[in-house]
Amino acid sequence: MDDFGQNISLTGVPEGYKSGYAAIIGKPNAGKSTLLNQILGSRLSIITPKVQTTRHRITGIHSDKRGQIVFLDTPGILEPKYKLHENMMRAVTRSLDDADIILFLLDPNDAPNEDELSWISQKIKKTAFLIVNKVDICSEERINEAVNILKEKLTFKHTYIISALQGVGVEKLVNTVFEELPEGPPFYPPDQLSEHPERFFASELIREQLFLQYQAEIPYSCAVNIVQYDQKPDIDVIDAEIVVNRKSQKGILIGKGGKALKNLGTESRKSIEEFTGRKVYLNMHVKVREKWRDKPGFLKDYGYD
Ligand SMILES: Nc1nc2c(ncn2[C@@H]2O[C@H](COP(=O)(O)OP(=O)(O)OP(=O)(O)O)[C@@H](O)[C@H]2O)c(=O)[nH]1
Ligand SMILES: [Mg+2]
Repeated sequence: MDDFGQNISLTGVPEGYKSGYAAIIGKPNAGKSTLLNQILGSRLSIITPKVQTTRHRITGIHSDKRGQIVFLDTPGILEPKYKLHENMMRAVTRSLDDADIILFLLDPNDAPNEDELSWISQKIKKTAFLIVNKVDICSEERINEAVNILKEKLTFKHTYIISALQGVGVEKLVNTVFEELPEGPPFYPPDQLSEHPERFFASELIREQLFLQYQAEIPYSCAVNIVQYDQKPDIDVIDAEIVVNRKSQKGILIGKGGKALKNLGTESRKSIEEFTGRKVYLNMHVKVREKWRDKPGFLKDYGYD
């Protein structure tokens, strides 16, 4: 990585220092979170092969001697089916409002349809780059086809072809984002990587395991609520509630003889320990909150307001 935060403080900003926000948007599964993590060299945003993994706007801060880019990873653009979806789309809109630059990520195997294109074209009102992702698995023909669909409806200042997974073309993209940003002081201390507290990452890493270990509607029906996060000198003690949408889902989550929940707990603990670099004791229980995805009070309680 570059000179991370060298000699730069919030007060003494060198001449020519740049700063701004870059929103990463696109359809579910396009690779937005993979791109954020690749840029930052960290597992800030959870990634799974399933669509609709990201539900929040995730902030990832890249600082080097040129300046500071605050990347905003966002939920995939979709037609809302319940209130949680509406709130997810609000996170996209808010990120677009706050952004100096929009990075529209395209998976050439899943180009937007007419409705999605018209939604996107109404929302993109500022400098936008088209980022064609997954070049490692897409043919040139498919890439050209998808790019043409996009360019018929939208105007992009630059087009990049990348593999977020393999890191191909990512450095060049970051260089151009810097070129486009205005001069200004950093928004965050240059050694800061994100703005979310540790309990947020813990809940996200548990949610990642829910997506990886359960099938069908289960991951989409769950929220993770960190009831307690107690940092003791030698261990982090975490008490997590897995909230399900219907009573019948509780049994599926727990599994025969509690085996499934035990496995979820073990893998989540390992993943949180890897992220924090500290030992973790994770206590987990399942709670039923009928139709929580449509109830503003629960959405607020679980951080989706
Ligand atoms: N082959 C390949 N796979 C990729 C690439 N980028 C992302 N993926 C895979 O695509 C899947 C989705 O990646 P995510 O980063 O979670 O996608 P996302 O856009 O954040 O998805 P949502 O949060 O659901 O909107 C994962 O299985 C990634 O490993 C890439 O450049 N090449
Ligand atoms: Mg994501």
